[in-house]
Amino acid sequence: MIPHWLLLEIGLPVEMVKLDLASREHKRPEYLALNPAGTVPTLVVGDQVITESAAILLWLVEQAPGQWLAPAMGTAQRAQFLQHVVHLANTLQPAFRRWFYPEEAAGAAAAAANKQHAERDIALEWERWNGLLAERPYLLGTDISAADFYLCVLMRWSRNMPRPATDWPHLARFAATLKARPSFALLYQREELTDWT
Ligand SMILES: N[C@@H](CCC(=O)N[C@@H](CS)C(=O)NCC(=O)O)C(=O)O
Repeated sequence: MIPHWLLLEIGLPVEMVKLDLASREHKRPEYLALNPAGTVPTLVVGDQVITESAAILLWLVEQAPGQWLAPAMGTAQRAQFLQHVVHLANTLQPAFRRWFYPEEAAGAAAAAANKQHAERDIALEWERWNGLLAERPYLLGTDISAADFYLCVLMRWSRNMPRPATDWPHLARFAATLKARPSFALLYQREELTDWT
């Protein structure tokens, strides 16, 4: 969803290929040849294959006309932007991996405890991001960036958790702002989604 939403924001044409995870289409040899981790998403541009959501995000911001999805290279704001994207990719998103696949790292016997730890870690993350957004409309201040879209998609992943991200008031306001963008309605239409509107 992260690359898809950014592609819609940028207005780049893209052919979407749906994979049925339930029937393990993402573990078939044709897909593993593109993405050996057997995870989604994968972006194919000509003969170039890009995997990892955060890497795709960072590549896409370079494609946005006027590069409005990220601050200019070399600026202090750019450093903040990179910090947010890397934190989302290496701390919040992996905590979700532990929540959704608790047996993966810990083994079946430790899955319940691992899930509990993941839930606690995700809640601590919401504290962190909620605190940041208490002082500004977007992560970098008054200008939206690709990091905001990334955070919003990860917030959505918590929608069925005991404490969803929207329990935190500044995060709830932030999500409402992002969801009001026309690109969100288009994204939902294209992905045939109806929940978390
Ligand atoms: N670090 C990867 C993680 C991707 C990831 O965990 N994707 C999930 C999204 S549902 C997935 O493909 N799960 C299916 C599986 O791992 O079998 C990224 O950011 O692209």
